[in-house]
Amino acid sequence: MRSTVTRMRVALVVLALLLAACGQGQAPSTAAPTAASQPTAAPAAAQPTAAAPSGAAASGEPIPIGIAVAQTSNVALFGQEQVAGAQVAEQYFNQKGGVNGRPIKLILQDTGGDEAGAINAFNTLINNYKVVGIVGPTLSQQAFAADPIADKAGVPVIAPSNTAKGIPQIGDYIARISAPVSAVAPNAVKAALNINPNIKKVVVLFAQNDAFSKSETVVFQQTVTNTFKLDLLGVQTFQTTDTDFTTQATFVLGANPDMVIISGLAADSGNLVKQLRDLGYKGVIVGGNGLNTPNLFPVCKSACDGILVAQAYSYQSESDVNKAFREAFKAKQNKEPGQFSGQAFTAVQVFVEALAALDKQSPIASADLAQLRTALNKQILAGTYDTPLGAISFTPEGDINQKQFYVAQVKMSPDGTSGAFEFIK
Ligand code: 1QQ
Repeated sequence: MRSTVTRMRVALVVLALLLAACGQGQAPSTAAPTAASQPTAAPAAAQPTAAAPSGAAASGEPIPIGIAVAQTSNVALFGQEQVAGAQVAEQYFNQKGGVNGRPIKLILQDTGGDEAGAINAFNTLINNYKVVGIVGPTLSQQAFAADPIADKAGVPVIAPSNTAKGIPQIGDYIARISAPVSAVAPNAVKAALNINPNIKKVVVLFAQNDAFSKSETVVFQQTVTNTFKLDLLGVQTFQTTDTDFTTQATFVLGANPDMVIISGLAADSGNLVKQLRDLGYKGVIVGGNGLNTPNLFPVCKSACDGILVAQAYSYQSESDVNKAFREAFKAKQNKEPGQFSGQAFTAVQVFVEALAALDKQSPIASADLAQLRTALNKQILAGTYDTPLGAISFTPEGDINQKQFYVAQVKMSPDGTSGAFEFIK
């Protein structure tokens, strides 16, 4: 009884310190297991404010892992899916015993949709919450700004959805489980040509204020002209903040291509697709990774029907771990997991399995936090992982080695209220 009261007092003090440390900053979306009042504490010394989830096989002090993704702004169309996937991983791996018996605890920090938000979230996770590593941010555009901070601080980052060229090269502590545009994007063009071999004329559109979109369009344009020797009639640009695409749609209708290829984010690309169809475009639409979320469907509604998108994940994949993930996800979310959820699950899995491997070599509870982060980074790159994305490993620079990619086609109900990605490859 006495010790329970004492523990409660400690918890209250920790909470008060935590709130004070947060200052005017964003409140954490999840209660943090570690307190800002312990600047030198390794995760082993963290003060849990709550017991491990009931029924969890893991017990003891949770290991904090940061999740820095967009929970607000238009970028939350991706970030929501990432949070859902990561939370399934937290529950799943803790029920399986966590890190050799010790649970993990995800610390969520909302990055919003811009660079400043990502930088803020990274700093908070690194300095206040003492995370062992970070899954995030959502956009490559944000990663180029925030990742150097983690790299300098010696904190391992696993990028769950950054597909632009150059992400792993940001620094030694930056790895990704999101396959690059060069590996994924050409699959969609190939599939479009398989379905319709008469495609000759192409217009390409991309968001010029977004690093991923700029990177992806280069790959699409090379695929069109170099690989398949198609006619590139023109290239149109837009902004991720645009809502009116009359100029671009008018150009497309004037050029009369057989296929358009779009590199943008979900809200802008969805509106572009809708306005293209509304103005009478009848040809094939290939979308890049920004159109890879079911959250696109309420934007373009019935006009989303038929869009072809290459994917780095399929919920139909037969591995045991994917079956377990898919089941757990469906039980929680009442729908099939999309690519961004599958990738977020995978990023958390890599942290859990690398921590467990490290702990077997030398107990992580006795390591100092800086040493632990560095050893963990090394271990992440050294491991191989059986994930919902298939068997994966990393190049020495931290890029993903992944074997299997897919292509899906959007199938919408005629009234546009519901839809699904149907896998064609
Ligand atoms: C990137 C992307 C986006 C579409 C992720 C949501 O691939 O920014 O790299």
